[in-house]
Amino acid sequence: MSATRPPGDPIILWGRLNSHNVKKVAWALVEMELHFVRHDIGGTFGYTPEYLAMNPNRLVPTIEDGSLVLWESNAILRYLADAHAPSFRSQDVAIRADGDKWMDWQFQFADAQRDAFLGCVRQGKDRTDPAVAASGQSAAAMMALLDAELALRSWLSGDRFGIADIPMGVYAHTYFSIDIARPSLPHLSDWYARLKERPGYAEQVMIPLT
Ligand SMILES: N[C@@H](CCC(=O)N[C@@H](CS)C(=O)NCC(=O)O)C(=O)O
Repeated sequence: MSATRPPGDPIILWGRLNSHNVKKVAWALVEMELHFVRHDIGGTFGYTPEYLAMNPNRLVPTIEDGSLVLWESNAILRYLADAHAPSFRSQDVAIRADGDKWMDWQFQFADAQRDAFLGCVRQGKDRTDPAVAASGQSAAAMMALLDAELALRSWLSGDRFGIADIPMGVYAHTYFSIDIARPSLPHLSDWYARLKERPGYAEQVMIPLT
């Protein structure tokens, strides 16, 4: 069943923008030039019964596209590309699968970087804290794998920017913003520099971390 959104109605994005997973969807919507509105919910904003009826996981993000309600940020990215912006996803199944792999690998990266993010951003710690340092080291080790991939191609989505660049693109901004030791990873740095040139990234992702 495809979504039926009356012409002129926006896609609705539910979720606070200091969430990595909400940022992914907000950035994608801007890249795809889709008309949307975002409502703060989750975290310190709390939840309403109406929201929990749409997403009983008590997590953000969720989108409404006409009659379609969808949660799970990477599923949302894939849906938005398939439904509205096919050029953001390779039609070559092997390239597409490779991009999907890096999209889902991001959740493993998020686990590795979590203590460094929470420590530096929400607990006032820095690299001298043992948990921050250990988490920073795990994140850097994983970023070395991404750097090796980016030595082979410019974008995780193939020969052009696409949704496969979005999940790790969001986490890369955090990685480069928090107080951790970062080894020199030139391909990763180059990719991050190219992401920073994209207006949607600057607008939805490069905001103060809170
Ligand atoms: N796998 C889910 C994870 C969603 C998730 O963990 N969201 C976090 C924010 S990044 C959340 O909702 N935390 C609780 C809250 O904000 O109330 C997705 O990708 O959408």
